[in-house]
Amino acid sequence: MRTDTTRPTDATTSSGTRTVHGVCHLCEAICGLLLTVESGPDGDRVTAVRGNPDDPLSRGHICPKGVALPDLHEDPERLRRPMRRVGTGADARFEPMEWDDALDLAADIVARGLDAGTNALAVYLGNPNAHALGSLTHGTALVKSLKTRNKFSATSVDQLPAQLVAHLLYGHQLMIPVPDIDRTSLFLVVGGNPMASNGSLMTVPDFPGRLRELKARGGRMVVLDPRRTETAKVADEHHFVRPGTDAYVLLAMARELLADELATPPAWVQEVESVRLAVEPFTPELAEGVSGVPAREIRRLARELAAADGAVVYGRMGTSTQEFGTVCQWAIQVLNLLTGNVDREGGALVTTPLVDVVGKGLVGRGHYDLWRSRVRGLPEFGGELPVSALREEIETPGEGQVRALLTLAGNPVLSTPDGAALGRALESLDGMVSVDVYLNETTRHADVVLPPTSALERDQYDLVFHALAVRNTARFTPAVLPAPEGTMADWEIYRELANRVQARVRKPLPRKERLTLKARMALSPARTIALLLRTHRAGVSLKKLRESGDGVDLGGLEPSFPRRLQTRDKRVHLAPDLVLADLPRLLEAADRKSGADDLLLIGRRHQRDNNSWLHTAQRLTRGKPRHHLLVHPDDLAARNILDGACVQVRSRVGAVEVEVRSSEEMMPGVVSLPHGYGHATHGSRVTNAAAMPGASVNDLTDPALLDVSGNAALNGVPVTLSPA
Ligand SMILES: Nc1nc2c(c(=O)[nH]1)N[C@H]1C(S)=C(S)[C@@H](COP(=O)(O)OP(=O)(O)OC[C@H]3O[C@@H](n4cnc5c(=O)[nH]c(N)nc54)[C@H](O)[C@@H]3O)O[C@H]1N2
Ligand SMILES: Nc1nc2c(c(=O)[nH]1)N[C@H]1C(S)=C(S)[C@@H](COP(=O)(O)OP(=O)(O)OC[C@H]3O[C@@H](n4cnc5c(=O)[nH]c(N)nc54)[C@H](O)[C@@H]3O)O[C@H]1N2
Ligand code: SF4
Ligand SMILES: [Mo]
Repeated sequence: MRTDTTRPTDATTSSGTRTVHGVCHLCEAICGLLLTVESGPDGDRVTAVRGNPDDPLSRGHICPKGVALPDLHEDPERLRRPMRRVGTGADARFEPMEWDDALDLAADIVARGLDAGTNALAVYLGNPNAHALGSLTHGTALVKSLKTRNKFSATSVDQLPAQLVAHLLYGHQLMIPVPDIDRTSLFLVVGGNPMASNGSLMTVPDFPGRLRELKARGGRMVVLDPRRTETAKVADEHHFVRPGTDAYVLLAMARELLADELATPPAWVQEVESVRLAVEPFTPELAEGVSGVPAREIRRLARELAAADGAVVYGRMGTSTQEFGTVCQWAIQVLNLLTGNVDREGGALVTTPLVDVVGKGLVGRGHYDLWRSRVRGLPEFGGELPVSALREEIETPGEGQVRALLTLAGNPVLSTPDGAALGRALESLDGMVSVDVYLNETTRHADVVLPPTSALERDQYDLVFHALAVRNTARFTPAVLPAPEGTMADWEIYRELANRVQARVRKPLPRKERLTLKARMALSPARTIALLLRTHRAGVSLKKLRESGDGVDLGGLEPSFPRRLQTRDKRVHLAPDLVLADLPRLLEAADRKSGADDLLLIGRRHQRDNNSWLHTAQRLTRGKPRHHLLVHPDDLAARNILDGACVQVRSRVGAVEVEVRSSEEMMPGVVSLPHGYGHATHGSRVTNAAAMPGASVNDLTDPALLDVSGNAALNGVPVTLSPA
């Protein structure tokens, strides 16, 4: 099967070596790259990667992961042929198979799942889907055609609260104002570590450079985090905050603004009085007792936000994957709105991307609680159920029980709460199909794994991340290398699966829908983008983007409210019932939070990691080990545990053994373990990863700990420590 992916073009040849534009798909920074490609007897090879200094967004930035892209491409353990599982349990092996047979087998399993009963097929979509054009254009269409309510994704272990709040306040789940970091004068980061993550819901390549510029302008960065992170270390101020208590701090800041008439919201913001009443109980003194952030600092920060000429509060994983994620995300928007910093230069603004996924309705505005999960009655959001419910939906008998699973680019065994138990549950399925490039801890449970071509072999346009970037730019990057004969691009796999499932299933889609699906699937991702560009903003065609190579600069973020607000009345209703109804729970939790003497577990990201899947690359896993549990020296001493010792960490759901490292970076009472480790204990088939030390933090996180949105509270998990 041939791919009709674009052939690489932009060559500056000299003796078999050429420089080609590329893009890094590993994180949200979407760095533009220049790759050196050498032609040899065995075909083309990428021999060097550097940042593209002429990229209007990333300006030459690159990190060690981008440099390692060729390692991933050439990794012998990256799958190039479909694999079928033979045998079960520990004896299971995988054998390569032909594409045609593999697609038939996969379609049989999916169709049988659909036929087994209402919602008996579940789907899980992992993080890399947002980074691959073909997944967005074709993967989403496949999933939609399956019409199952048991749809899960990494969203509910990540940014679901931010999407829910955007939906409630701005009328669209992806209308998320982005910090105007290039012009702000006060940047308050709450629970994010962009020095390691390069930003999230804020596409900000070259965060270190942009921060230097911010400081050179006289601007300041303040960080609230239970760990003195890489970002905290380069901040002007850092305050420890107890995990899961940010909501008290943020609401106390809002209260301070409202109590002292410092709020200056624009006219399109309504229900300010309701917010004033709702935040009244959340005094800075209450916040101090619970969070550890001094009341006077809370008051001062609120005042500085109000006084600054362009300020923005930015909250990420730490204020999303916690017990009060939705209240936190709401409070952050409230602070930015009350200080007049939403839709203002130097504050937070929505982007004006070339392909306007929000304005043109390419992605729905979102909906909440239209249905609930079968077993626990958890609310859907935007058609997805919380992934914390996946295991019980597989294991609980009855009408609607999940009997088959399709995973697309995901590793929920390592990335979702109580992943170990989920892994065991996967063994009880009637069938499982995975589209993935590795036999990871999850896909090793599949009956068949379908691997798409590598990222260097496919065209890319960042539909999602241009829409969340700190600057309006657009870039189309053709495939760097031709796809080898006998491989399939992701979108071709999705197209084949969709068609073959429809041909097999007892109740296929209505004829009209089937034809629409077929037509949509027939267009390549590049042609889909060309069409979208034609119907969206005038002036920039795919041809122009191809010619520019580096990408085109469309300028800084611009004010556009209330015109572009997606709410029906073009107003922001600041006091949604859903959020206000969670405030009594927050108030009640205050005693529990100040009294508890358990240690609280939080996560951690490292510049050389990327969720669960870069541990295959030697270049990224060499050097100082970074899997340790970080513990404050006082907490170690109190338990008679020595630095470097192996300890048992126990939570309500499970226990892991891991080495500790004494660290003054930690807030006393808080311990930190990175996610995406624990390959060995979860049966990884990939040699380098399986040899990595470390435990899976998600053997400790608890599927019962949820935010109102249904998002997992991965941070702030109570744990105990004892010598192993
Ligand atoms: N405790 C804890 N848990 C967390 C987090 C945390 O901070 N703490 N973070 C959460 C977050 S933010 C996220 S986004 C999730 C991520 O969770 P997941 O999305 O479930 O997992 P990833 O580790 O990103 O795994 C992605 C998989 O996709 C495969 N893959 C890579 N590229 C491609 C491709 O192009 N096509 C296909 N088909 N497959 C590909 C890789 O082999 C890998 O196995 O983890 C979440 N889990
Ligand atoms: N190198 C690298 N880059 C990545 C990824 C990666 O795995 N590696 N993953 C990508 C993905 S999928 C995502 S979603 C983004 C995430 O991007 P970020 O959110 O910037 O990354 P994290 O490191 O998870 O940052 C969360 C911070 O919250 C803190 N924290 C934990 N609990 C709390 C709390 O209760 N309150 C407060 N205030 N802080 C708390 C943690 O100490 C941590 O510093 O990164 C992306 N970029
Ligand atoms: S920051 Fe690193 S991983 Fe992220 S896009 Fe840039 S090069 Fe890739
Ligand atoms: Mo994420």
